[in-house]
Amino acid sequence: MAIERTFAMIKPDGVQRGLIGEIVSRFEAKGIKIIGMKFMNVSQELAEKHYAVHKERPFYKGLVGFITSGPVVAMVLEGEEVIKVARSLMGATNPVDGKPGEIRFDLSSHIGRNLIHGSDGAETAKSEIALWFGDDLVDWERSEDQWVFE
Ligand code: IDP
Ligand code: MG
Repeated sequence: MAIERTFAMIKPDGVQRGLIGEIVSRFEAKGIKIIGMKFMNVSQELAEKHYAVHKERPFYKGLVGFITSGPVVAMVLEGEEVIKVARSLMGATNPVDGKPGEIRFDLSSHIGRNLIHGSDGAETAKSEIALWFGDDLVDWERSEDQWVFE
């Protein structure tokens, strides 16, 4: 078993479109455990740190402007190989390249409004969890775990 943690965030388009429940329910239905969740506005400083890797890209400024344009839902997810699994549930970066069943394909239509962010690897997951949550995570026993994990 490789129980991992990852960072995910419902972007402002997902919040504005009333898709928080729909998106969270897909993680829950998969058996992923939520150990951190907050509804928050994103400061310019946090947005710039979060997307620092894209600083030189042409879409960087628009991306930071978008992510600071309204509240987001930041989450820390835990589960079996959850970094990869959460990315698979989210789907292709560009929703038109995805497949039915993926959050981005099913619910969005444009790369700049693709609803959700997810850490892309173990290092990113660690640094993004630290950036967004620090140690502010919830340690809890989930009664259904015996039915999700062997
Ligand atoms: P990811 O979100 O699937 O990890 P990244 O390449 O890390 O994709 O890009 C971060 C975000 O930047 C994407 O989710 C998308 O919203 C936005 N983005 C990426 N490429 C483009 C582009 O070519 N035009 C506009 N926005 C882009
Ligand atoms: Mg990325």
